[in-house]
Amino acid sequence: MTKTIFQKIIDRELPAEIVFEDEEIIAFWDITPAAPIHILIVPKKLITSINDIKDEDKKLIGKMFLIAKDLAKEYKINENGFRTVFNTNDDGGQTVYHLHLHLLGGRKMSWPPG
Ligand code: DGP
Repeated sequence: MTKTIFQKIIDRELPAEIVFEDEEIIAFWDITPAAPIHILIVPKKLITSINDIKDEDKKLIGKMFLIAKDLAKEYKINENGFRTVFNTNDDGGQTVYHLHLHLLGGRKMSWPPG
């Protein structure tokens, strides 16, 4: 199976500006930021999308949000606010089929999203 872009980042075959990493999760700056702060939080385990998460992934998904919370504080967007997004499949705007949580902040977000 061809590696996803994010798998290549995890395997250090592609560069990225990494802001967090442990044995289960990596987080790095989005290459095409949609906000002043735009970080992607990615599990190292290949899960294609939200459609593919399983009961056994509950802790991992929860941990992704705890990391989002910590990064929001580190980059000082926790007080003003921020947005966390999982895009799923075509209608959801997903382009990389390796689960990732977007952490966006540093500007006022609009609603509904485009
Ligand atoms: P999504 O559209 O939800 O699948 O988000 C994929 C995001 O990944 C998108 O915001 C752009 C980002 N991205 C794509 N390729 C790369 C890359 O090579 N490096 C980094 N850092 N981000 C990437």
